[in-house]
Amino acid sequence: MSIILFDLAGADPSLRFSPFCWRIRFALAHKGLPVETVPWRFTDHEAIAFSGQGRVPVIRDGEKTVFDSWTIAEYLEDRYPTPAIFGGSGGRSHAQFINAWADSVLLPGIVRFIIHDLFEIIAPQDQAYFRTSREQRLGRTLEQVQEGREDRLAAFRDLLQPIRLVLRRQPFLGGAAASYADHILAGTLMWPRCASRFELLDAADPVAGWFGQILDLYDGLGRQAKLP
Ligand SMILES: N[C@@H](CCC(=O)N[C@@H](CS)C(=O)NCC(=O)O)C(=O)O
Repeated sequence: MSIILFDLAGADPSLRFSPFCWRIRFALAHKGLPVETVPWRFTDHEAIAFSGQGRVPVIRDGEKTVFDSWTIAEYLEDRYPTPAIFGGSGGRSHAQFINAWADSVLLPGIVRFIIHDLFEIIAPQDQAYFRTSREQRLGRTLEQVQEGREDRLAAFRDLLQPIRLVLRRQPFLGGAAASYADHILAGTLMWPRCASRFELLDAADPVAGWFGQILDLYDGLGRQAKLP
């Protein structure tokens, strides 16, 4: 039986861009677990009310409901240990740092490049909620937040330097093969890839090379994702 994943979708239901949902798509693919995704919109409160909260990803695995990408990753690793996504308890602990870094540094960094593009691809029924909630959070209009992005690109790319340093020594954050640390980072980068045409990464950057390899993994799961 497939695991059901409630997955954020745009106006076009095949446009899937949630960084948190992508982390889980990659983790499920790594484990070879079949998944059925259900397109979900920000204002579809009813659809995930059974989980007792209002955010995706949410998975249903038989009778079991799990939400929050990190919690889902841990659930999958404990329930379906092989092949591992963490590579033991040390790998799990280190992946937690990557998760925290992606959530507290990368996502807030990326949002300033794509927030208005995101607004343009989400479902019309989500747009008023999205604009109000994000403008409240960011203290400016979506247009103002995204404005001048070309001038901020070099500073954002500098943030990725720790990844470059690791990739000099090994092909993946997980070492010789991809692990959940790679899924976190690649999932995070699927967000700008699937929501915007703005080129956040320089094609010559080793991070772009690594991302290209992740896009090709799991029968090209990431590569085949619909682009805006
Ligand atoms: N910490 C959560 C964050 C989940 C999250 O914020 N998901 C977004 C979609 S990318 C969401 O559902 N937002 C609902 C909203 O803003 O109302 C995780 O890792 O899964």
